[in-house]
Amino acid sequence: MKIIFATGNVGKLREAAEVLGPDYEVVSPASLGITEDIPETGSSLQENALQKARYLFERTGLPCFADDTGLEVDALGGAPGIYSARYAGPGHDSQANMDKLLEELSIVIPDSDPESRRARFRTVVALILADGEPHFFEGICEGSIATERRGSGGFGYDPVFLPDAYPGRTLAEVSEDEKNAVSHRGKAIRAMADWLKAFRLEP
Ligand code: ITT
Repeated sequence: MKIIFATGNVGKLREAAEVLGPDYEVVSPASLGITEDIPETGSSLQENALQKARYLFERTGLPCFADDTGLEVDALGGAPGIYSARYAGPGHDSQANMDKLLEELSIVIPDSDPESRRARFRTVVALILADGEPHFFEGICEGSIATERRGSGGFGYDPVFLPDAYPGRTLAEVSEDEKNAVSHRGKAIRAMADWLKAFRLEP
């Protein structure tokens, strides 16, 4: 069955295709000629994921899912959260976002105690099948924020995120398989895949 994943990120597409297995053909909006930016104006991860999935469902009528992810840092009151992609302002890249995060954290927490630097990635996936009803799945990856960047793998905030699952390494220092096994998005997409297997005979 063809299923659209609302992303232009090839790494995310590959990961979802692996998790969902051969019964599903995971395709990008671009491969169906949908190349405009899909609006993401909600005030929660759930609203944003649903907005993206709905947008595609209304245009294609095909089964589709969308994810939204935020990095929540306890000492910053849960920031950057839904603003993770544009924490340093519109048009800024991951390096600027990480600079801002380390700077903000150094103001409120002068020491390097991981307990005071607790954080988590949270992903919400919204899935819409033929009946148009939304279903939600969540995945969380717990960890802490490092005091400086380390590693060259992954993307986004990976160089400053120390997952509890791999003590002493940032997410940019583990392999892609190791990351997928414990990542917020991996967990959310596996939860969706398990639900599809358990509750849908015909996807
Ligand atoms: P697409 O809509 O093209 O999929 P996005 O950048 O808007 O990409 P997300 O909602 O997945 O996507 O993520 C929001 C931001 O959170 C993203 O720009 C990164 O800075 C960060 N982020 C998400 N997943 C991450 C991960 O696995 N590792 C590190 N940072 C991540």
